[in-house]
Amino acid sequence: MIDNIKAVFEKFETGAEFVDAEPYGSGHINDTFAVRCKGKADRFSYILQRINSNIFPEPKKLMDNIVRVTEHIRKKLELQNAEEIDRKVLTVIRSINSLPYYIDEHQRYWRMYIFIQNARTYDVIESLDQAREAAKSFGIFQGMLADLPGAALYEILPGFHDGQKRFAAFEKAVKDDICGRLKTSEREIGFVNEHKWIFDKVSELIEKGQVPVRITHNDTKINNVMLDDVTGEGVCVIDLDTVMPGFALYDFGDMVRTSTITVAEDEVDLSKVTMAMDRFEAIVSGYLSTAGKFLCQAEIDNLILGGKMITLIIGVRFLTDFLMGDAYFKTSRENHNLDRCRTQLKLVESIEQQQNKMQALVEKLVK
Ligand code: ADP
Ligand code: GN1
Ligand code: MG
Repeated sequence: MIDNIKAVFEKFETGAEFVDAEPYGSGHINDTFAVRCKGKADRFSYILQRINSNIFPEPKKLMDNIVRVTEHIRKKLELQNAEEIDRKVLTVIRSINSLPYYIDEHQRYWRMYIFIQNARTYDVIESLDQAREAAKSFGIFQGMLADLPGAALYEILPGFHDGQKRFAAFEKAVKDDICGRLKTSEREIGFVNEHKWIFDKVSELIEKGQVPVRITHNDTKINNVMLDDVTGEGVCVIDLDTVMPGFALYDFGDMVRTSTITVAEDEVDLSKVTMAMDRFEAIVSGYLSTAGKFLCQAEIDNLILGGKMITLIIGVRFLTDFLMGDAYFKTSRENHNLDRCRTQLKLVESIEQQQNKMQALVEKLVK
């Protein structure tokens, strides 16, 4: 695929000359390339991505959402007289047909962004400050989108964080067992069945209208926020594919999932997978410092439930994908999705064990 990257790059309006490109990042969904251009060959200038159309069947709607979201944030930053706006919000590069994407001869969708300089993402968080900064950035992001004008954003992946729907898909995968993998995951299947009540509890909150629908990011894992190389501050929230109506609990939940462990999402030594209280404190205080002004009491009361629920749902999705033959998430080793699932389930267990202390901490920080 790398062979035709130059040709694809040239379908975008940049005024720059292509030098080379390489696969980039560790996202599980899209194919991402970083592009170098003439005159600036010592660094990357653009991020070029092939949108995964197996997962996103409506890329035009997806890009429509992203354009609306990024333009709205850009306007706000301009009104604030912010500096370095191209580092603080993704800049969508138009194609030579003035579209925010390019469709190649195989009907594959491509998009391009300015490469954000002097900042990077982390797959595993390295310090408390990083956790706090990431959480602050996601809170600011939600706040900026609270007054997005016009119609609701497209629900690009309907039921993305719907526990009931994910549980039903999991049950079907167990029943069908198309790869004969049931026997290697019996314990995990048992754990999920015993914890389905977590999904029920969140469904109840939503059905009773206790938590408001907001525009949320829905994929707030730590490598979807760029942190400044020098100051360590949050620079830009990226990976906007799943920005759509959702609940604040989901965004906070994925911060708990990815920023309170000190190892990778696919760590195989489960003794290393624990919820670190100091990191939890950093994300709660970071998130409340920016989102605290708009969150309602029920959202604050259920932050920990959000953490448990998102960690469980992603564990369930990894397990379902494992049972179905690794069709959704990119994998790079045998049993990769099972390993990822085990890490998530271990983290759910660790949250359960420390829940009272976590709750006391939230209450202390809210005061
Ligand atoms: P995926 O949906 O597959 O996770 P992402 O949009 O998150 O794809 O991109 C993958 C990685 O590429 C990110 O984790 C980040 O490191 C890098 N990346 C994405 N967009 C940019 C950008 N505009 N500037 C610099 N790096 C970026
Ligand atoms: C995927 O795109 P990426 O790698 O940031 C996934 C998330 C999962 C995450 C698990 C569209 O996120 O929902 O939580 O992997 N994105 C999609 O690491 O399914
Ligand atoms: Mg990503």
